[in-house]
Amino acid sequence: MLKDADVAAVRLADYRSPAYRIIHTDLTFDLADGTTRVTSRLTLERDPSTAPGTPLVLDGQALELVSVAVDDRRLEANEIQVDAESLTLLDVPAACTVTVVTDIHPETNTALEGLYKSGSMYCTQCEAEGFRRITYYLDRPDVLARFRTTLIADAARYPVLLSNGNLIADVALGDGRRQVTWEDPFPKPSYLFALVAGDLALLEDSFTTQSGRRVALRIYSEPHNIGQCGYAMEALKRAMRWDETAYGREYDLDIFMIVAVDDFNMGAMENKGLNIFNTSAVLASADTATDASYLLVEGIVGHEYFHNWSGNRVTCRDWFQLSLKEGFTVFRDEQFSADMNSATVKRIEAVSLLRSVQFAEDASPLAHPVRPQSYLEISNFYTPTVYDKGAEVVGMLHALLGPEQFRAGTDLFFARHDGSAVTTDDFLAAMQAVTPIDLAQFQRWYDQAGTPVVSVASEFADGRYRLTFSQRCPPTPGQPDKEPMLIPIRLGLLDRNGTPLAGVTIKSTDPLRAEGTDGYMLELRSATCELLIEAPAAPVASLLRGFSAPVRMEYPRPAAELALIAAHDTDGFARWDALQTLIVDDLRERMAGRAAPGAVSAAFATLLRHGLSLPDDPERLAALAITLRLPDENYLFEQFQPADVGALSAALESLAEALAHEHAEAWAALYTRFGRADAYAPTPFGMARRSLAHTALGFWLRVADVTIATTAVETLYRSADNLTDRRAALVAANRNLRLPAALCDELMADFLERWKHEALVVNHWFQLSASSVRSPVERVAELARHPAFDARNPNKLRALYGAFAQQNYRHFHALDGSGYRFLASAVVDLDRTNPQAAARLAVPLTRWRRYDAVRRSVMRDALAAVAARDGLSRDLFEVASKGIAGD
Ligand code: B3K
Ligand code: ZN
Repeated sequence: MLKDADVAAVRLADYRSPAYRIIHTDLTFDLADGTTRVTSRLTLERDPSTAPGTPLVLDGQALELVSVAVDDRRLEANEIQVDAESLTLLDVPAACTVTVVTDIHPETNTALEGLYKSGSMYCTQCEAEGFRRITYYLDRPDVLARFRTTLIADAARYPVLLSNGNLIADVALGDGRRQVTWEDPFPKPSYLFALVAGDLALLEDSFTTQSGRRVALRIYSEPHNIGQCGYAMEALKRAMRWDETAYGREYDLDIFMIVAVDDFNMGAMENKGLNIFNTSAVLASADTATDASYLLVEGIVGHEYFHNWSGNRVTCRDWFQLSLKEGFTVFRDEQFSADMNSATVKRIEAVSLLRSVQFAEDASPLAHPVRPQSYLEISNFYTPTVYDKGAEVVGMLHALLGPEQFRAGTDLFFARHDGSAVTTDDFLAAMQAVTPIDLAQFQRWYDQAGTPVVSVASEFADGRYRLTFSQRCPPTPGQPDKEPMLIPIRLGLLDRNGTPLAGVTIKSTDPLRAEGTDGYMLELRSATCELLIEAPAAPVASLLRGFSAPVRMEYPRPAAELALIAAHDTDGFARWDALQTLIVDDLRERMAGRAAPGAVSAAFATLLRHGLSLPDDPERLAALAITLRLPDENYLFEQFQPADVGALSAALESLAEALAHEHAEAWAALYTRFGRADAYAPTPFGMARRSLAHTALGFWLRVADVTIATTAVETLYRSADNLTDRRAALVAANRNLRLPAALCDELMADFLERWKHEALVVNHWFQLSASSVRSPVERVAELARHPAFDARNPNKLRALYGAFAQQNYRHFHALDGSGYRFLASAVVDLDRTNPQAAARLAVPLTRWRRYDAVRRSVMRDALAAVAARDGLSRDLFEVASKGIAGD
């Protein structure tokens, strides 16, 4: 715990290459109850550019130093210095062996960083700076060493002992303990180190790479969960094949392991050859995972596997380069999921998340560039900006260069930098090397924070259609003025019947090229750019197809144009986006007390008519299902600045009611057609069918007779053979206030009782309860005292506090500020046990700027009270203190 004065910023500008390098790291872990002894033997070399006599400073936190030796000579107290963050060896030879012995206490490590215990198993989390909680080390990503790891533990309690690489020795010690040794042939930074010890069950399979090498695949979990690992195994094999085909990347070790762990701060971790996964990101069965969880498992298994190249073989020079691996790998996992499922739906979901979460970050006091310039605590920079905007940045390169050049660029990047620690500049340089497009201006996407706004105006006169694009980017902390960005805008033109306009001449002041059969790629480079199109009649422009750049587009235009795009554009994303814009325009009218224009209802009528006659084609059904879903409040808060939470929710409710009543028969028919119960399968068709059925149900329940509606929800719940349907019934019971509270209480109680032994299902119960409009803050506080709640488990924390802050719009945003204060007090408590989790859960309070005057002030006050506390962790201190900046 730190005082404010101890918190010093780390700056990109201060980067220096390491003074010493570690060639080989030999670790021995003696795992024993209460205390684990770690012996680390490092083969070190002074960098030729380092002056002799330069002290060797090793990072370390919360360690008990037992001894330190150089070339096997134990050092005296006057030869070293130890403080809370480091061990300094005052003088070491140019090449030597340093042996450090430390004691650590995994059992009391509640921060879940370094070596800790989850239930009865030992596991590790080292990224970004957890390794320094295991032993003193050069804990930075640009120090790459070959690791050998020996684990010694009680053979009966810890029959599975794992680390990175290949198993090279396994010895029974005779005293009931066992000693195993693993060796990883690939040099790696410490953040990719991992260790697991436990009594675990195993699911085994294998994969033959494209060059014919056989790789053993192993998934470990606690024995009661092993039956839920099959889906992840299949997803892993799909991912391995996909990376070979899409990127030419083959797996490099003879064994690839995944271990499922209950207590984990995030989704999963890409440790070399030994991925560690949150159970929520790897387990899946019909009764314990929803369709969304299945997709998440596939995506995360892919993501961690893809890191083997984008992250492990080529890693980051320093943590400011985090997006080099994370942005690129998110882009790769999104491509993978798009190829395995509906590409349009995947794109819509990624953009929805970006717009509701990343745009909110960009508009908040925590806004930062994809490559930040400074941080207090790196754990706070695993953000939507680094990950999701970072993925969009890579996606823009893909859009600008086209798939072939992009692939040449990634091939070159991997070939140039294999085995080294590099920067986002190196990534861009590889792309520049394979394309004639000048990418110098593109650099600004890494360095400038904020969401650029592209304003569009159009006019038609004398056979000429003029489209004008202007860009600007709002100020963000430390960056009052921005330079124009290189923004790829994919566009197309339709005639007034919705037919693509062919054979037109377009003049543009910025570079423009034809693309595909009916589109263009505009490289918007200037502050203002003009397109002149010769056409007999005014066309309708479909802009930002596929969401080709992470910008806000402002283009006030008639509803009829949006309706035309929604109905006819050749791009599925653009069709969805046009309808979203119509919905936002409709809500604006409702909030202003004006009559809604009817364009949304007309569009829904067409969609529903087509939907009812669609064949059983998963891609089209999935796209329809997502299109018929109304946007959620988090997305809308971003569209209406500042957002009046109550008025917005009321407008959304009134639109939903109108759509329910105007299309009552169609909703009922849709539910009848797609709500039919065939045996559960997590297939694209099954998922699309359920998604459509649940959307239709939500609307239909608004108009159906209450008794009939109650029976329908109860029947769905009781007859379901899977969690997706069961949960849809519970969502309806929690959300729809026409349904009796008793129904909701009864079903929720039954759900908890029936599934109380499945932790992941219990998390759903907490999430549903905490996000329910039926749960005011007092009820959520009770949930935190529920016997099934466990404040040490990050999944439970997210299910309760995360759901309350991000989905319980009515009660989190209570005008008296009680919701905000509840969260603030919870994060202060949590900070004592798990600072990373506390800091993350506090983030919704930093979004105060986007709400109405009353809420922004009470929300900011609640956060200011956190910032004013003494003894905060560096994690929470950074979020709270930066979060209250500005007004
Ligand atoms: N690289 C890890 C994230 C580590 C977070 C550390 N606080 C998971 C991932 O993005 O794949
Ligand atoms: Zn990642």
